[in-house]
Order: sequence, then structure tokens, then C-alpha cells
Amino acid sequence: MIYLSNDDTVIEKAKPKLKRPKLYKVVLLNDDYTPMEFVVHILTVFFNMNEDKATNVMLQIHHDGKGICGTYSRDIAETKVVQINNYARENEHPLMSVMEEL
Ligand code: TYC
Repeated sequence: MIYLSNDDTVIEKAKPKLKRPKLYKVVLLNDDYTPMEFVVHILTVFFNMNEDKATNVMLQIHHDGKGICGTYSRDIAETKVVQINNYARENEHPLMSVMEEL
């Protein structure tokens, strides 16, 4: 916005520069082969869920095809996705996680 002050000085107001950082969902995808116990294990290790919560989320993903495990800044979400996908591959399971903008 450009305006004149009392002494006729031209003033241009700077736009506020701080934007809230975007958040990203880490989503786990269902598949037919990854054992349920392994998915529960992933949810407890990478998302700090207790056994009960992890079991409920795993079953929800099993029934709905995918499920949100947590929301994070871009860097943290990217790291979780890479770590989970590598860990699943090391254990020879096809389990996949992806990130989606909130
Ligand atoms: N559908 C798998 C099974 O029946 C279990 C599973 C749940 C796999 C969630 C992936 O993200 C997943 N063994």
C-alpha cells in the first residue's frame, strides 16, 4: 500500500514477510503383503504411538487403503517418509509411506 504521511512524504508499507510454514501429512498406504505386526511396529517407533493406538491406526489403514500417521514440517515429514520406506525395504516388506500437503 502507498500513502502520504502528514508532511506529504510518500510511504510504501512493506508487506509482512513472515508466512506460517506449511504442514505435511505423513500417510501410510495399505498393501496385501506387509504383516500387520510390522505396521504396528512402524507406528510405535516412528510416530511414538502406544500399542493400542498403533493397532487402531493400522486397522483403519487396512480397511480404508491409507491413513494419516502425523503432521510435520516439510523437513521432518520428508525424513520420516525416507526412513520408513528404507526400513520397510530392508525388512523386505512393500510398505510405503508418502507425504501430502495439509
Ligand atoms: N493389509 C495388510 C495385511 O493384511 C496389513 C497392512 C496394514 C499393510 C496397513 C500396510 O499400511 C498398511 N497383512
